[in-house]
Amino acid sequence: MTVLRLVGALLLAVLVSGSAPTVTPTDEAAIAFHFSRFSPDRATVPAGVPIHITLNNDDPIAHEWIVGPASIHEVHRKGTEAWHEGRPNEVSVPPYASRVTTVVFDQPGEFAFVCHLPGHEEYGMKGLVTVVSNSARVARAS
Ligand SMILES: [Cu+2]
Repeated sequence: MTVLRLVGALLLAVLVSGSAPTVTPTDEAAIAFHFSRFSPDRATVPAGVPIHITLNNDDPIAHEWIVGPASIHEVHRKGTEAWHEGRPNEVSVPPYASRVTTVVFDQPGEFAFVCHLPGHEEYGMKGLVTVVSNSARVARAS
C-alpha cells in the first residue's frame, strides 16, 4: 500500500514537472576537475542559504575554483596570488585532492566559476552558477 502510494506520488511528480526542463536548486554540489574541465559546469542554487560545494581534483596538476561576479574574474586574470586559501569563493585544489567550501550567494543572478591558472580558462575550464531567489525555491517545493 505504502509502495503503491509512493509510486503514485512519483508519477504525479513526473506529470507535474511536465516536459519543461527545470533544474531543481540544490544546496549541495560536487564539481569534479577532470582533464582541465569542470564537471558539471552548470549548477543552480538558491540565494541566501549556505551552499556546500565539494571540489574534487582528478587531475595530476593543481587547479583553482573561483566564483563570483565579473569583477572578481578580472582581478584574477591579472592576479599574482599563486595559491588561494581562506576565502570560500576562491579555492585552490592540489593534484588528486579535494576541498570543501561553503558559499552563500546573497542575490539571484549568474556567476561564472573559472580556473585562472595560465591557459586554463582559454582551454575551457569555466562554468556557471545560476542563483535563483529562495522564494522561488520554496514555491517549487510546495
Ligand atoms: Cu585549472
